[in-house]
Amino acid sequence: MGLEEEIEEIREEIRTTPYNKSTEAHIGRLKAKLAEKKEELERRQQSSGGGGGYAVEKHGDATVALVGFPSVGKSTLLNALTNAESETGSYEFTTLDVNPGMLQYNGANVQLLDVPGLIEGAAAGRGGGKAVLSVVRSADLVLFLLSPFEIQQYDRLREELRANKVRLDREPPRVSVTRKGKGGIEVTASVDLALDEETIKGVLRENGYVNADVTIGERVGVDRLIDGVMDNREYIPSIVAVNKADLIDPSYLDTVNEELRERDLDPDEVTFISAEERKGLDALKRRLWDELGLIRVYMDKPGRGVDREEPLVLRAGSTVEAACRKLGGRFRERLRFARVTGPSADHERQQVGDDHVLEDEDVLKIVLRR
Ligand SMILES: Nc1nc2c(ncn2[C@@H]2O[C@H](COP(=O)(O)OP(=O)(O)OP(=O)(O)O)[C@@H](O)[C@H]2O)c(=O)[nH]1
Ligand SMILES: [Mg+2]
Repeated sequence: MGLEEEIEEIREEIRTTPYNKSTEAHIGRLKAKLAEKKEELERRQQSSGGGGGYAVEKHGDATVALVGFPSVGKSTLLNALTNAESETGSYEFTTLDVNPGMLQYNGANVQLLDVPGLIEGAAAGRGGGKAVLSVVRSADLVLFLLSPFEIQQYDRLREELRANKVRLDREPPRVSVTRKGKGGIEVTASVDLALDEETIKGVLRENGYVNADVTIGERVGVDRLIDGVMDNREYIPSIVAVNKADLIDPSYLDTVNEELRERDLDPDEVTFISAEERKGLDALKRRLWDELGLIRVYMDKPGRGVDREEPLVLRAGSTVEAACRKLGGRFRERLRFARVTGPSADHERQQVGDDHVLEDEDVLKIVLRR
């Protein structure tokens, strides 16, 4: 029996087995087995060529993947937001490759990747969608672009990403597995478990563990347990923009909002834009900035004063040490102390160590050892 048939058979069994306490462990094992088989299939497909992958390098302070069906206006938006010249057309599949563009905002360089239309079966390796999805996996944020007339495409896009091991808008599961030499599988939980210990052990065994310590810190279901054990999932936040807002008739707006709510999307959290008429773009940029969680740190440079033109851009929660690392090796090695003025400081020119957590619009002076 071929791998594909095996996968289909396991799927069928999961579908037809009623879920209850007595079948839970069995279903858990099946799901774990399914996850394993799917990865094996993927490895084979990759090694048999046709993979290739996109050579889009990571540039800038952060990367946003622009995801949407053909003709929703991805290229038009990329051109409106960035310095890229992406081909646009009123026919589908204009974009056959991934187009990068750089958005300058608040002194940060945000790389935007225009990802061609995700199509039926992309995650299963057909239609070149696979390589495209691998680009999405490396992004810091997914921007879903929807047409007001096809909001339901959102479901398909999320499904495709999920099938490609992207987990949107979720923290990684609090599950950790450590292999050990003997003693079988031992489960330690800091919360009330939703699953039987046998189910958990079954999932682990199905993933090739014989002796291991498993620590669980949240009420995981089977799927999330498998995610935690497999540990090759990407956890990426996402936001939604509805393009072609210029085409929404006022009487149709309620329908759009209703379609959004049906998908647990608060219309107030969705950014309505017109890429073509360049409307709503400032709000979208602000939203991107907020979701990326970047901060600006203005460097106070010896003899040159505070540089407010080109801030050092860091992730929220970064320390003085992280700032030094981004500035270059010698800063990290020779840091004596730092002085901070601004939101994270108790007073002007506060002297801090390398573990001080910086905030947006801090002014930072690094004092080096000689
Ligand atoms: N009315 C209106 N038309 C738009 C808007 N944005 C894009 N379009 C039009 O929609 C069509 C498709 O736009 P593209 O930017 O090529 O779409 P795409 O998502 O890049 O499509 P693919 O590359 O095929 O995946 C073009 O004719 C655009 O001019 C908009 O905000 N309003
Ligand atoms: Mg395009």
